[in-house]
Amino acid sequence: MIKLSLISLGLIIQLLFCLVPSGFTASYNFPISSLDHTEYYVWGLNLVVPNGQNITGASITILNLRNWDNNPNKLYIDLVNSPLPTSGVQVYTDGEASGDDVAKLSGYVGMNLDTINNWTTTSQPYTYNFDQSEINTLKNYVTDEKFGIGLDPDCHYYYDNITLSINTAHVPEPATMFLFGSGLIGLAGLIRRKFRK
Ligand SMILES: [Ca+2]
Ligand SMILES: [Ca+2]
Ligand SMILES: [Ca+2]
Repeated sequence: MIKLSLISLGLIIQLLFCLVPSGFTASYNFPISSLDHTEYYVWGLNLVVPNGQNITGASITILNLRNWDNNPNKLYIDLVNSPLPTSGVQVYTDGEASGDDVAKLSGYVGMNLDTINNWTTTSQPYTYNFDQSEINTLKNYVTDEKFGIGLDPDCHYYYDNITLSINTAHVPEPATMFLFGSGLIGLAGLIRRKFRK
């Protein structure tokens, strides 16, 4: 009897977890096919995080990244809150000037996420996972739904795809958690009483 009740309790807990809405992954593909040394880019993006959801992770992946030759090179990757294009990608020209020109834009609010150093002509995948403080900055930038990624290539880079992925998860509301908790306590009490009989 007690075994059966514990199994039912387990099933009820599983069912309750299934009923909780899960998070989602938002994926964005950079719409420009290569990164030109003479240019730099601010990629304007939009994300609506519904009530009860929270950003839990973000990553940038570049498929088959390759530099045009094996000379020393850098690719600056920034998270940007300002200035942002109204839509799509704003292309600027730095005439091959070294350094992160995105960060030199007037009214710049943002942070450097990563700087790629001396990539070769061999195609290799690139992945950058945001750390917790970068996730917190992203959450802060996304409160008005608008944010961006800055890219300044210090050489010419080719690739098959640049993707930004953002993961969210459900945040249980305190009231729901209270009801859920009291339900479990009540259920445990019922089972205990049955066991004593
Ligand atoms: Ca450049
Ligand atoms: Ca530059
Ligand atoms: Ca913003």
